[in-house]
Amino acid sequence: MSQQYITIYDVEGQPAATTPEDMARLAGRVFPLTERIAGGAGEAVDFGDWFVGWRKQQGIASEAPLPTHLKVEAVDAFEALIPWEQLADAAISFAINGERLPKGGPIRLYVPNGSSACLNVKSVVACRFLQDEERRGEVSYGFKQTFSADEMRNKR
Ligand SMILES: Nc1nc2c(c(=O)[nH]1)N[C@H]1C(S)=C(S)[C@@H](COP(=O)(O)O)O[C@H]1N2
Ligand SMILES: [Mo]
Repeated sequence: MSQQYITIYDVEGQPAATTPEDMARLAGRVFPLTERIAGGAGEAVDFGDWFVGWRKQQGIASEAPLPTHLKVEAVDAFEALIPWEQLADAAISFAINGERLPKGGPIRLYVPNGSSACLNVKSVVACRFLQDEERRGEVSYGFKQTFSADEMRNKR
């Protein structure tokens, strides 16, 4: 069984769990992934639409500063650090014909304006909003190398 919820960390590092359906509800507008990704399957929402809905739900003022990066983490320990500017038109794939993704779930992120196709992270289980001016514009992706003691226990 693949994990079916996603943990969202605000810029203070406070976690909250969400589901693909809740993300779609918060975003408000659902569209076919093919509108943004050639050959894409199923339904998606705009990352920015979801972010606006999430901030509203959190009671964060719409004029609050934007994060500098989104860090996404996948169930297989793949992770990507994406500069906010590269998230224009980014899409969250969350369903196919109204059902959970058969693979790559709970959600997959597509970053059509990203500097690398490697940023299209599958099986996203955590999203972290970062405020890191010193690393503004920095991109990275790959398999996480270091794990905390808690994470090691969870992996067994
Ligand atoms: N969870 C997860 N997402 C991932 C990867 C991965 O290993 N694990 N590989 C990335 C890399 S390096 C690339 S190039 C693309 C490949 O996407 P594709 O399989 O749809 O071609 O997925 C990205 N997303
Ligand atoms: Mo890649």
